[in-house]
Amino acid sequence: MHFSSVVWVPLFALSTAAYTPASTANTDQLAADALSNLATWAADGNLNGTCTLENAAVRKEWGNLTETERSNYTSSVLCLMALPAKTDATIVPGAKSRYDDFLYQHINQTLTIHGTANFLSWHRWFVYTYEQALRNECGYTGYQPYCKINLNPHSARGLRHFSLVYTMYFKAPGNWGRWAADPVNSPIFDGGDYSLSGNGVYEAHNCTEGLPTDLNCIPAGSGGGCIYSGPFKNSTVHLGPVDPTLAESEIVSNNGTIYNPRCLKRDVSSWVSTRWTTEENSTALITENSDIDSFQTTMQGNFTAGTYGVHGGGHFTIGGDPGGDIYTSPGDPVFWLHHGQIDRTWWIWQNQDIASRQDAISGTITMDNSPASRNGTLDDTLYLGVNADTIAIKDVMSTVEGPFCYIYM
Ligand SMILES: *[C@@H]1O[C@H](CO)[C@@H](O)[C@H](O)[C@H]1NC(C)=O
Ligand SMILES: *[C@@H]1O[C@H](CO)[C@@H](O)[C@H](O)[C@H]1NC(C)=O
Ligand SMILES: *[C@@H]1O[C@H](CO)[C@@H](O)[C@H](O)[C@H]1NC(C)=O
Ligand SMILES: *[C@@H]1O[C@H](CO)[C@@H](O)[C@H](O)[C@H]1NC(C)=O
Ligand SMILES: *[C@@H]1O[C@H](CO)[C@@H](O)[C@H](O)[C@H]1NC(C)=O
Ligand SMILES: *[C@@H]1O[C@H](CO)[C@@H](O)[C@H](O)[C@H]1NC(C)=O
Ligand SMILES: *[C@@H]1O[C@H](CO)[C@@H](O)[C@H](O)[C@H]1NC(C)=O
Ligand SMILES: *[C@@H]1O[C@H](CO)[C@@H](O)[C@H](O)[C@H]1NC(C)=O
Ligand SMILES: *[C@@H]1O[C@H](CO)[C@@H](O)[C@H](O)[C@H]1NC(C)=O
Ligand SMILES: *[C@@H]1O[C@H](CO)[C@@H](O)[C@H](O)[C@H]1NC(C)=O
Ligand SMILES: [Cu+2]
Repeated sequence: MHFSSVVWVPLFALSTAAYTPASTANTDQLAADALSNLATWAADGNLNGTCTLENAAVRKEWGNLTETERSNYTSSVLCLMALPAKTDATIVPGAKSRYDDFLYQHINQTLTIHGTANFLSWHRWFVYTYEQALRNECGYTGYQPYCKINLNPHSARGLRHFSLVYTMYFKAPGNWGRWAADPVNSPIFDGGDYSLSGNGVYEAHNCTEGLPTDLNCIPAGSGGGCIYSGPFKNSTVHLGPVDPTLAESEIVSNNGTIYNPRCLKRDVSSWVSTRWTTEENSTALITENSDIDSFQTTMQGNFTAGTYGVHGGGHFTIGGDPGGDIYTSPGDPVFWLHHGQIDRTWWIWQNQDIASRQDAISGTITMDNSPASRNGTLDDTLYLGVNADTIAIKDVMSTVEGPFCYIYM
């Protein structure tokens, strides 16, 4: 059973940007294969709950959202930044907003959620619960009728036409590849009202030591300073830094909990994106790594070997403070688009072979197994403090079961 055709019926004109995105035909085909496999999986009775492909939300690419939809998104993020924190101020005095509630959990758990068995699942749950906060606490709608899919005309389900709804296709320095050639002029970073704000202003700075081993000193880009354009031009970062890559960033506490208000800085890097987050890089990642261990390691990069992978590559395409700080990176709103694309890439990979890949897990419970620790399991839980209930990894492995009901295009 396969999708016989996919008919897009945009209801809103997209903004006319001068920017010509690179083709993402290969990864889009892999995503289409993923969806087709998922349809077969569902038709075979493997889905347990109320989620179906008919009612699943579709997360869409930033560049495919209308201006109205983009504004709705950035307004809701600004709202989250303005709402009071729920985190205990006696423990985390620097957490001033609901946005900080999310940021703090990432800071506090960095060493047990990266280079670990739960890297993909923890960040899936993190992105989802953030999206829920935007929707439930800040009026982000993000659900609009958009397209019709002609699904499985020859299956027992018969020919069906239906409208899908979508949330936000949280993506990063592109579907990375879409914007990798020139991220600073992409709809994400172009600095206009419908972007996620632009580059930082130029501020003299040295290369970014993205790898502890200094194997890849990222050449200083044209930013490095505060952001003075777009929706987040006046937002203030409250927590961290903990492991800053801009030499000018002062560490005020080594646990990131102290209130340290400062402007959001970026140094958007095409040097990184053209080397690490191209369409070719994503295609190779998905097609050349058939086991979860090599997939997640290739994706995250191996700092010892001097590789960034698409994960490190996306983070260092954003750069700056807090974007370049592994602990504090969610303090830059582009983080969520980047990790949306991480989640999409995992989703594509999982759904190439659902039976063997959906529940695949590998790795230990400490970053790069340092200090040495036991293997992670599907029964381990994911903790997000005040932001969400604790959930077992096994309950977030499918995006169309358990608490989730979303797919990607
Ligand atoms: C359906 O859910 C139940 C309860 O969570 C679980 O035991 C069962 O394995 C699930 N079946 C499938 C096909 O996922
Ligand atoms: C996104 O927009 C591009 C270019 O306009 C189009 O080719 C593609 O089909 C769109 N994708 C989705 C998921 O709407
Ligand atoms: C998003 O759009 C919806 C529907 O138009 C509106 O009700 C809501 O207030 C908007 N939210 C924000 C944060 O702008
Ligand atoms: C760049 O590095 C040089 C040599 O280590 C140092 O003297 C200089 O202060 C650095 N500049 C900045 C802006 O960090
Ligand atoms: C940005 O913040 C500064 C200082 O808080 C304030 O004076 C200025 O009016 C703000 N600009 C906008 C556009 O909100
Ligand atoms: C964080 O560090 C500060 C001092 O830098 C200390 O006072 C505080 O107790 C620490 N908080 C936690 C939660 O470890
Ligand atoms: C990523 O893609 C670029 C060109 O698209 C290529 O030059 C580079 O070698 C790739 N990097 C990796 C790690 O495959
Ligand atoms: C990372 O690279 C180093 C050096 O090439 C290698 O010894 C190590 O096994 C790699 N780690 C993983 C998890 O692949
Ligand atoms: C942990 O996982 C590795 C790789 O999958 C495996 O070789 C090893 O035996 C596991 N260790 C334990 C204690 O199960
Ligand atoms: C920070 O993480 C530790 C475990 O590493 C946990 O015990 C503590 O509750 C966390 N703090 C908050 C405020 O969530
Ligand atoms: Cu992270």
